[in-house]
Order: sequence, then C-alpha cells, then structure tokens
Amino acid sequence: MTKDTEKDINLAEFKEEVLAAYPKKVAKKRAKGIVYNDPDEIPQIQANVRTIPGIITQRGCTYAGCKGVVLGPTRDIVNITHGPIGCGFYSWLTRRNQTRPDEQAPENFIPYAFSTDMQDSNIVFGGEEKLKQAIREAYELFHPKAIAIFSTCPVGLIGDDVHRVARHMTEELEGKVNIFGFSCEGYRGVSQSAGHHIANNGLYKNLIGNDDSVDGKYKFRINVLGEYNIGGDAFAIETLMDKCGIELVATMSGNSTKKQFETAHTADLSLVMCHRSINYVAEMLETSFGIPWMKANFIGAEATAKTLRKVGKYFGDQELIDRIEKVIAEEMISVKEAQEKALEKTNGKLAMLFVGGSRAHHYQELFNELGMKTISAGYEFGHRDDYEGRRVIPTIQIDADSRNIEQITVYEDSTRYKPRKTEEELKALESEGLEFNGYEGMMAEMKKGTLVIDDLSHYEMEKLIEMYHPDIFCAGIKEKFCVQKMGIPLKQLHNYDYGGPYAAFEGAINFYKDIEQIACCSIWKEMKAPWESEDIVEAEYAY
Ligand code: CFM
Repeated sequence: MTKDTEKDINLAEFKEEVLAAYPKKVAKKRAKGIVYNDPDEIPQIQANVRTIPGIITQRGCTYAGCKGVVLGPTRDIVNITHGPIGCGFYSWLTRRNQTRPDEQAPENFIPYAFSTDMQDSNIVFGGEEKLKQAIREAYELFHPKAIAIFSTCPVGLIGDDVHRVARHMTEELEGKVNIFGFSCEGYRGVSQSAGHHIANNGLYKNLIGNDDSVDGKYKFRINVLGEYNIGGDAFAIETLMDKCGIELVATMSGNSTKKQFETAHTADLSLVMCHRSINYVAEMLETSFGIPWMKANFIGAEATAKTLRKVGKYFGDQELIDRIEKVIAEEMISVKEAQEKALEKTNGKLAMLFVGGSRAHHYQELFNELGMKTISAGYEFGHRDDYEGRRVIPTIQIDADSRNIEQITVYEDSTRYKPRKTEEELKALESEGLEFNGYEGMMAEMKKGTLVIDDLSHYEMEKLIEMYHPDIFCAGIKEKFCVQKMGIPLKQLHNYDYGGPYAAFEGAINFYKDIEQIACCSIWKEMKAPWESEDIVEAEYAY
C-alpha cells in the first residue's frame, strides 16, 4: 500500500473490522468510543467511562494522577506514598519531570521516593501509626516546608484516615510544617483523571492563596497551569518568558515550589497548557481571585508564537507586544532552518497518537509542521470536552464514578477578589479574537474522516498498525516494545524517551530532529518477528 494519497488509506474499514472481534455487548460499548471525525459537525464520543474488564487499557490509576502527575513534580514538598512499596517506586521519576533548585528553594526532594512500605501487619492492624512515624522521620531528616500524604488502594480498603493523621502530626509538630493528605486511592475513579481532580481540590484547600507576597522582576505576571516539565519543557518556557519580559508566578507543577502554589493568586492571567489535568484550578483562581484564563499551547513553533501573541494582546502593552514580536522573529530563524531540513524526509508520513489527556492533541501541531498526517488519535482518559470542546460540558452525564470525587464549592475571596479585567475589557478582547475560559478540543483541529479513538485497547492498537502501517506511533512505555516488534517506531510522548525539551521554539527544533531520525529510519523495515522468518518457532520454559 502506498501512503501518498489520502484515498489509499481507507480508515472506514477499521471500525467494523475491529468491532467484529468483540462480544456483542462489548462491541456496542466500544462503538461509542471509536468515531470518525468531522471538524464542522463535531461528533459525540464516549469518554471517561470504565474500561471493560478483560480489555488491555493504556490507563493508569487515580493515585498516579494525584501523586505522580500533579503534586509529584514539585520539588520542595515531601510527597509520602502511604501504601505498599510498589506504588511509590513505580510513580517515582519514570515520567522525567525535571527540577532545578534555586537560592530561594534549595531543597530538592525529587531524587527521593518516600513510602510507608506497608506490610501484612499494617493491612491487618492498620497503618496510621506507621504513617505518623514516617512523617516524624521525614521531618527530622529534612525539615521540609510541607508534607503531602497520598493514599493507595489498601489505605481506603482498611480505612486508614490520612486526613486525621495529617491533623494529628501538624499538632505534634506545632504547625511548623504544612501537612495535608489526599484520598486518591487508585480505584477511586476510572483513570488517573480522577486523581487530577482530587489533587486540584487539595492544592486549593491547602496551598493556593496562603502567601500574598509579590516579587519578581517583571510587571506582566502569569501562571502556566498544566505544565509538568517533562524532559525540561518548563525550563524552555521559563527561558522564553524571561526573553519576553513576562514573570512566571507559578508553573503547576513542573519544577514548582510550595511558594509558587501559595502565590499563584497574585498573577494577572492563567495560561492553561494541559486542560484535562488542571482546568479546575484555572476556574477556582478565576472565581476566587478574578484571574482570567486562556487555553495555551507551547507545543509547536507556530502554537508557541500564537500563545505569546495572545499574552501580548491580553496585557495590551505596546512595549510588551513589540518585545514578543522581536523574540518570535529571532527564534523563527533557527526554527525554519531545522524545519526545512526535516521536511525533506518527513513530509507526507503518517502518524498515530494515543496519549493521556492533552498531548494526543497538542503534538499534532508539531507533526503538521513536519508535513506529517495524523490519521488517528485519542486520549487515554480525556473527557468529552477534551475531544469536543468545553461547550459540551453542560451535556455531559455525571455518572456514579464522577460523583465519587469530592466537589468543592469556591466563592469570591472576601478581601482579595479583584477582577483583572472589567466585563467590557474582556468583551473587547474577545472581539479581537481572544478566547477566555474556552477550549475547542482535539476534534476541531483534526481532518474530516480521521479516526478518533478513546481509551484505545491493545487489540485495537495492533489492528491499527496491521491495517495502516503508520510511520510513527506515539504512546508510552507499555506499548513501546510491542509496537516496535511490529516494525513500527514508537516515540514515547509521556516521558519523551531520553529526549526533550519539546516545548517552545527550542523544543520544536529538538522534535523535528528526533522525529526525522525515528520516523525516516529504514532499520524498522528490517524488523521481522521470529514467526515471520521461521516456519516453526520452538521455545522451552525457563524455570
Ligand atoms: Fe496533562 Fe500531562 Fe497529558 Fe496528564 Fe499523564 Fe503526562 Fe500525558 Mo503521561 S498531565 S493529560 S496524566 S499533559 S503523565 S505530563 S504525558 S498521560 S498527555
């Protein structure tokens, strides 16, 4: 099959073929999660529902979303996993969220994995005492500014109360350290997405707004929410902001500090990178403190330029606007050079992206810049709004699994609520093309007829590869070696394998180079599974 013309790729066959292999009930359910896109009339997709038992999913757990994703990347809070050692160990550092301590916060606890290492006796007789002891030990050793406790599955099953322990230990340590717990047991939601929500609520209740001090060298002050510094992405964004003369008050939560969370309410704008994991905090900052938020994207050179221009327009300061334009013009010189070089090889190649809750969308920008077509994409745990846009939120049915997650009601802060822009100013900015509190979702930007698949199963992944032979498949470590054994290169978009940063202009250049190497390398065509080259494959058990 040649891949030169769109008509050669008959995606229409996929759904029927895949569903035929499932039992009737399963096929009925999966059919709702596999849709053909139409950007003009966005179709409804089923998302954020339980995976059918027996299907191999890409998803992680609620604990992973809370500890691993949202709180984990912060560097001066001791994050203790209350549970068996595996949960702590496997949520430790594999995501490559990087940190760089500075004079203000020299602590860096990222290299440590803190766990209570629950044993049989703790499961039978309770683990609260062991947790208290762990907190005492951590305090004596490190004197951290804050200690967070994360609940794993057994904690919920046996009824340990991490919140009571947090209160008890705050008293015992005479309030010298801010201690708080999260009820983020792995089973609490259908995926890690529930953990994000629980983490966001906890950030709001325990940290955001605790410190009114305003410092920094620039007058334009923003937060970047949903940026976790994988492979140094947040460093690239920090450098860029500095060039433009924009203060990053808080990055949530890549390379962040306790103080960044505590002072986030002093910023004048929130940019939301990963809508899925942190849109709750953006909303809470607006409701309580009057800080507007906009969806942003630093993945892709064009997207980065667009985001910077949005910030310039929002502040409406000519000096800032000029400085931003100057930075864009300067950066684009090396971007164009790298892009043209890569394009010679990458143009027309096919990509598939199945990652998390935002990157399967964001990275399509970079593939577009490489002239590559994303013929199929989907999230592991996105909600309908991440696919179809925020306008569908009122129509999303709240099921028992979502109801299980604590909802907190947020009010205007009685003394510190200060709308950064008046209604009229916001309206004027909207008429100039800025969009507040909005996100269009993945489907609005994908071509007509492309395949959008939620919570892709392993079987469906194999079928996609068999039927369409993409030049690159983007997913995670669980998929990596299965896909590569099928002769297709896989780029991990969770931890970037060993690469990155991929954000901002400098990241785009890195990405062009890496993808050119990976997707245009002929070695993959030489890959043959043993059963393809030998008549009989024999093996013996190794005991
Ligand atoms: Fe947001 Fe993320 Fe993602 Fe995510 Fe994640 Fe991640 Fe991800 Mo892995 S917060 S939704 S829970 S952008 S860890 S940094 S790469 S699945 S697409």
